[in-house]
Amino acid sequence: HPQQQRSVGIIGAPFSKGQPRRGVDRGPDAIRAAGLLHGLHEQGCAVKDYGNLTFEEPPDDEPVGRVKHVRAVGSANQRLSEAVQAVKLDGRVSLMLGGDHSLAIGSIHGHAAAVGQLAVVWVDAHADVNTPLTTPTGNIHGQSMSFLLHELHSKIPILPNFSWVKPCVSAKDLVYIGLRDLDPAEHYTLKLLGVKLFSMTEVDRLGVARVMEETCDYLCAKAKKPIHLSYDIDAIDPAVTPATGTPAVGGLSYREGLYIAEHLCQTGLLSGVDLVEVNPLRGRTKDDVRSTVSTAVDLLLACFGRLREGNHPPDYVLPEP
Ligand code: NNH
Ligand code: MN
Ligand code: MN
Ligand code: MN
Repeated sequence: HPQQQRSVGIIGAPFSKGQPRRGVDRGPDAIRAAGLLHGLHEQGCAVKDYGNLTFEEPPDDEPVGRVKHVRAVGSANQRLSEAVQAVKLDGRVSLMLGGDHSLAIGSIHGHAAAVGQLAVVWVDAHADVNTPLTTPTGNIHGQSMSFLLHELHSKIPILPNFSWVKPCVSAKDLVYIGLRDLDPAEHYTLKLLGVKLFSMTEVDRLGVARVMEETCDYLCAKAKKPIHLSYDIDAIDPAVTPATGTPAVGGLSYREGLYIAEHLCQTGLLSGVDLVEVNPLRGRTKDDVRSTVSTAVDLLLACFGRLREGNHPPDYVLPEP
């Protein structure tokens, strides 16, 4: 599908309560200000910006066990799920700009509610598969996948404002890429469930091209399910994308990160995308922030058809003298 017209629906989700650092709620506007919509238009995408969601602040949002801001995260994600469903019913690829990675709960839930079974590609330094009972930090952005996996359903306690969340992803339909900072319970869980993962060790061993070939062979083995890409900017090396809450050394290069997006785009199966954890208040300098945000834009342009070899409109004709 080299030059097909792609229809994109952008949802801004300026939400930060899945983690403790302020600023990640400024991600959506920073990514737009860096030219995302202009770039998408220029490469022939039909873009509709649904604007930023607004979120309520539930009163008395006290920790439940170790878990922080449960009610705020639950209601924000319920809203996001409905917004993603609306974008999908409009026939567009949903693009959710975060905000922190707890937003994957609503984004993936809404995507699955609209289109059925999904394949999920989770690109992240972290696995975000702690349960509310294993989380060492209490931050829900480190737990998102645990709410979504069918196989973990019996391990999830009842939480306020989470009753609407129904697991919708099978362990066999999930692939991780870029992992390098897992908690022991997360590593145990991924091995127990036999989840396919390409940690940075596998990226080093195989190279990113084979990682992506194997990812797509694995996910498309039986049926061609729509793909949900959940891209945490901290998957990329902090030398390139330092403006994020929990940078982890030894990450994907800019080129490896782009290759992942280009390859998934070329499958023609990308149906929902998250770009999360860009925090314009982190990083030491303005250039740190610029580099992080412009890398996020480049990853998204690649998701929606931009190729490094160049592009041209399908109806292009050379001018005659
Ligand atoms: N594993 C840690 C936790 O559960 C860190 C998660 N932080 C992230 N995830 N940035 O992508 O809190
Ligand atoms: Mn231009
Ligand atoms: Mn994450
Ligand atoms: Mn992460």
